[in-house]
Amino acid sequence: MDADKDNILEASARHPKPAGNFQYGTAGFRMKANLLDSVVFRVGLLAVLRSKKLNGQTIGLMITASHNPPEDNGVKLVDPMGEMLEQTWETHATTLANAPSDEALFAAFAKLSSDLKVRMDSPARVIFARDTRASGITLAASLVDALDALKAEYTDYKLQTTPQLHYLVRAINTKGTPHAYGEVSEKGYYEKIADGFKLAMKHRQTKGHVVVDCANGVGGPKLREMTKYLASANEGGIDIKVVCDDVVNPQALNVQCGADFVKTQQRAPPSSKASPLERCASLDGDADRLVYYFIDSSNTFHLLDGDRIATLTASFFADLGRASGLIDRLNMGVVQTAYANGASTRYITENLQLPVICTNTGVKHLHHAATRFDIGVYFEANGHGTVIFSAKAIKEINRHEPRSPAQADALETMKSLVALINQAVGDALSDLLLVEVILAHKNWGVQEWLNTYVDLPNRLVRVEVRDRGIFKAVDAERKLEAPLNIQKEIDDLVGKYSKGRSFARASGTEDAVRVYAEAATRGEADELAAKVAAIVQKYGV
Ligand code: G16
Repeated sequence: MDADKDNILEASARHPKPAGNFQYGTAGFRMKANLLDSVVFRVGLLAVLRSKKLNGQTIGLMITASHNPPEDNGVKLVDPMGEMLEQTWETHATTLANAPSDEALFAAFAKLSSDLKVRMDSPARVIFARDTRASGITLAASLVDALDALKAEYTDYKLQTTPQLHYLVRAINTKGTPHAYGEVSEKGYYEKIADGFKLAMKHRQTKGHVVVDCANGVGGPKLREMTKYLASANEGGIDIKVVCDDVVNPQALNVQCGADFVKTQQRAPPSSKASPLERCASLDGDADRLVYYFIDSSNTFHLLDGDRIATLTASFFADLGRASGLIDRLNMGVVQTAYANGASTRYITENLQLPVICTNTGVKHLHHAATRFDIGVYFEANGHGTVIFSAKAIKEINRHEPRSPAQADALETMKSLVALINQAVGDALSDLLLVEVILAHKNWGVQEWLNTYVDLPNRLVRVEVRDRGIFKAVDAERKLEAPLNIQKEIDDLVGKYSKGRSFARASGTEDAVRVYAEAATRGEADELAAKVAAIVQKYGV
């Protein structure tokens, strides 16, 4: 520890902590990039501790602020199976990030390693990557300083989507085991997904092309790369038209395009040249979210968001379960958050007859809840999600003997989807191909997909307040327990609207409170959202 002490103190002096209090939030630390130098350095120290604690398993570290504006950045840790950092360790990250001096940082580090019984002579392995933000390179250097100080082994995977980094972590830690996830390389990632896609598309064809807006982020070059592994539509593949892929100008990231813009604004990016019924999709800045949209023949915009992807996927797996004969052996369910449109929840429970679990915002919560099912479909309305399969599901799918050609066909599709779907985390590129496979199997276009149910009109509003920390949510974030009396005011208001539902919660990635409202008509949903936002504003001054 003495050598570590000297090294940490010396290196930490190069990364002084600015004023302010930092918190490991919904998706790690996220803030203005110029405040992040010490935070990234300290998260690097924690990554080393985490890897040592897990006997040298590889820990991932992603430098990204995903959907946030270009001047922001962030950092989050990825656990060995490609899942988000175990929650108890988020507190440790916050503790290190807030240590007021280099000495206090070392003291906190030493206390953690002793409290957590970390063997400091264990090896430490870390891999990291970043999105296209201008600040990413400098922040990666701060991280390397921490890894060098503790003599950790590391690999810099440079520019990757967040899900690619998750894939790589899982592939490294499962290499050579019966659960090997795939080849440890970016190429391995594309090959795994593309092989799954090709198998799933045997005897099927996509209808026309899909236009993909890449939010001017890392998803652009990576999606182009992935298309090299896929044949074109007339050869049984897919035609993907990549747009909004300007990564030369970092200031363009997420601006007037991307999944967050389309979802929150409920309109196409202004640059879109979509013609009626053309299939369009948008990724976010680090390509872990996906939404679809289209305009109809009367030029009306229609959003097919994460709820729509969840319902489409759940209905497809239910079909495959029935067709393969596995339905009674595997339990299936869907996980959503409070942001899920009420109509989607009703469709899943009433039409698909599947259970729904509602969790707090943040894929870490949804992912965890989805493990309760053999086939767990989880999606946030904003487009972040995936499908996970239990060990039992994989075993059943692999060993089931089909009794007819139809059963064999359904089983083969299930197997191919297990390969195609990135089970480590929600992945916009993998989800895009998943949606395309399902639409091709159902022989649907976007209109048929939309016709499955009617969304309740809804509105999402962002309210800036002095201190968002005073807004404390409970009941899967559907209610506020603080400030006192605010929930009663919201409830009284909601009661006045037909099919009204609304809630407010502090964002974990932006300095704001989010307000969601839905009601029977567009006018009422807008009005309810505005009035709840006014209540939040009143309590937030
Ligand atoms: C992150 C999380 C998502 C979450 C979103 C918004 O997404 O990974 O689970 O829905 O932030 O969270 P909040 O409402 O707390 O700001 P991303 O795509 O920005 O990484």
